[in-house]
Amino acid sequence: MTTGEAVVAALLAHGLDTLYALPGIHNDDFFDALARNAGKIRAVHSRHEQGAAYMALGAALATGKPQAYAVVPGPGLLNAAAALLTAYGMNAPVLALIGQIPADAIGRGLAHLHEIRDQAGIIARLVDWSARIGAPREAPRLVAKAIQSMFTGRPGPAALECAIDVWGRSGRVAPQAPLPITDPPIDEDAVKAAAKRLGAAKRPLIVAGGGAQDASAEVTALAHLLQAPVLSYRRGRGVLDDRDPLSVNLPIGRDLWAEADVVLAVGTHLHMPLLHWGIDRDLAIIRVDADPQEPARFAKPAVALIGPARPILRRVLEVLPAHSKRRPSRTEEMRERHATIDKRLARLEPQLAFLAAIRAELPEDGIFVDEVTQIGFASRLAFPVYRPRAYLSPGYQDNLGFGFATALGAQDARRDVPVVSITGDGGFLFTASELATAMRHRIPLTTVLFNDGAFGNVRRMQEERYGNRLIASDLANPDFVAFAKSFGAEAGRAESPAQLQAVLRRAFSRRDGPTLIEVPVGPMPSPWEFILMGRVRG
Ligand SMILES: Cc1ncc(C[n+]2csc(CCOP(=O)(O)OP(=O)(O)O)c2C)c(N)n1
Ligand SMILES: [Mg+2]
Repeated sequence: MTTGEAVVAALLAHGLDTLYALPGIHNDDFFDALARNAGKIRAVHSRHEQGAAYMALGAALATGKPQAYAVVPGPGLLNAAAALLTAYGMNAPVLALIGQIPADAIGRGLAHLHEIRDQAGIIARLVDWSARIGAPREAPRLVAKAIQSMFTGRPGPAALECAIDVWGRSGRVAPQAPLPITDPPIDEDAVKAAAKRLGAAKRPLIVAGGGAQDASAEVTALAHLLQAPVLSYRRGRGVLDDRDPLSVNLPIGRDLWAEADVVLAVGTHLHMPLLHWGIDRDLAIIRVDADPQEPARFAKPAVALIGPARPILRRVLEVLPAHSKRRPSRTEEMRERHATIDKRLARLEPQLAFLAAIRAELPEDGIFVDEVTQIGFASRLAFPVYRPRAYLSPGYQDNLGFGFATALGAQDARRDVPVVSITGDGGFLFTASELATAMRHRIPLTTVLFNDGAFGNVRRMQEERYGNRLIASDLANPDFVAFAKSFGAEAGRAESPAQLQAVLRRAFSRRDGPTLIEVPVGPMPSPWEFILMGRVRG
């Protein structure tokens, strides 16, 4: 086998049947191996490397399974790097396959095509696990180790380099079964300590982050048992069904944080609560996290449980009844809290009306992909999510331009459900060329583009905080409908929430290619008073 064939076989052995990719001479022998296995693995080629990497990210987030992208070295690596950074921030199992200059020239500065100084060092700063494949026989084990690393400790991306002259090299290759993913043993003393604290809590609160996405049933059961509200903001949305009155958004969560005596934080940095809202001695925090370093990073918690959330919370659920009593329902209280905050949030129009139109048409299991735009910010607070992995948000990178290509990957990997990408006119043009990819690979993504002719968020801050001195925030836009149509996509305009709803119905039923809906909008009211809120403790 060649190295390329060995990597393809290893990807297949791990259940990967798609590679998001942009080819080039460094990887030609690898792509030939893909061609030879065309019936088993698909190459979905993009028009820019960031498109390929964001697509792998979206596919990973939508499925929870490992996904891979392949790019040339140097500029290919760097073009994809913002997506790799985002995958790191989102703990997404994305495998980057990156080309290299000839093996014996690495590190010598001979000006080879796409040469970059210390490529391995750059990659090692971007992911927790990386290696270079030096021979065909190394490939199966390195792929297996890469994928094992993606689910060990803090989950996240991994990377493999391979030199231009190694992909095509032949040798004996022994197959390698996937390596076991071993979770750390559950600390029974810590489980008991957590159960005691939760059982005795008068005002418990659960905070769910991205690390809780696979523990939805367990978080739901704990919330009901404890009558504890569950706060989620970006990555934890959908862990508890938003139709449950115990599911709360950021402003309600802050009120509850101020009153809480025990907080159970599941797979979250607790960034907003710890850094913005504050802590004091009357608050006991229980952290459940896959990363052993995470719990004590900001402040030592009362209890730390290390490992994937699901088995840990199952154990807590087994132990808890011995330490907890039946609690009265908080449904009435929670309904009042929702009503109070909803009244304040109501000034976020037209954002809420457009979100309601999308929610009305998007099926329960449809996937909503967020962006760094006015409708996106409002969605984090007020778009109801009913299931895990049905709301994809960029997490703490909050990188403009993540949405469209990430949504394409989600829709490519989940062709069975409609995916909707919402975007601003600013963010869309970061990866708009991937409309060609959507056409070429018949990806039926629906994109709703809210066009205000500006980097609206930046412009509003210049108006409000810098005496209306506007700079670098106005945009010269194409005719987006004509632009999308020129690729062959379906495209149209909606002028109101009611029109949007009608157009969406048609878009979601179309399953053979992309649709773009442009919504012309004006300036929108700021969401920031509901997001960046001040200290309430300590
Ligand atoms: C990679 C990256 N670059 C820049 C920013 C800063 N930024 C945040 S919002 C924004 C403007 C977004 O414009 P648009 O997509 O049109 O959305 P709007 O605010 O107009 O709704 C910018 C430039 C960012 N978040 N990420
Ligand atoms: Mg805009």
